Amino acid sequence: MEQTFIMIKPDGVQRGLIGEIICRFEKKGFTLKGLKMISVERSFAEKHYADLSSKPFFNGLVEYIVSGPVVAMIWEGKNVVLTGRKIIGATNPAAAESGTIRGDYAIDIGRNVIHGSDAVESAQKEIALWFPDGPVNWQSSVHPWIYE
Ligand code: DAT
Ligand code: MG
Repeated sequence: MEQTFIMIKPDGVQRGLIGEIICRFEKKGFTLKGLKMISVERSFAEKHYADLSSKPFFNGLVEYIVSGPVVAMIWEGKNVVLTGRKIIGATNPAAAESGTIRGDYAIDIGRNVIHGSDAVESAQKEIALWFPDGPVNWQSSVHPWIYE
């Protein structure tokens, strides 16, 4: 089953959006397979966003991610990477549809509340980086009520 890496950024934590964000993924029917609150080092944030290191906003992005604790999660389910991105909404909250997390709870691109992997391959890389011990091994007993 597909897995994605979701991270509630420091602004989402400070603004009390942890419960609301978890709720959206949980109610959709996805399964939580890893969860931790963590303050990351600069070098770790740089590694997570390594693909963006040449961008002019890279330093500000890293400063933002290390500015407070984040909530790191693994979510599992059919098409969870793509569907997770839909739940999150467009990178720039100004372009994010109402009903998405960024559309409902954010205004500026540099305070867009949440991260979600953009492809199955990046999800695998990000899960390995943030959860070196891997996901929690459990199966939801409501599985047959969500999948046919
Ligand atoms: P996403 O988080 O939607 O996957 P991304 O991977 O392209 O977007 O960029 C990572 C983060 O970097 C994004 O959530 C916010 C920030 N960012 C992206 N483009 C930006 C820009 N043009 N100006 C400022 N910050 C930007
Ligand atoms: Mg991205």
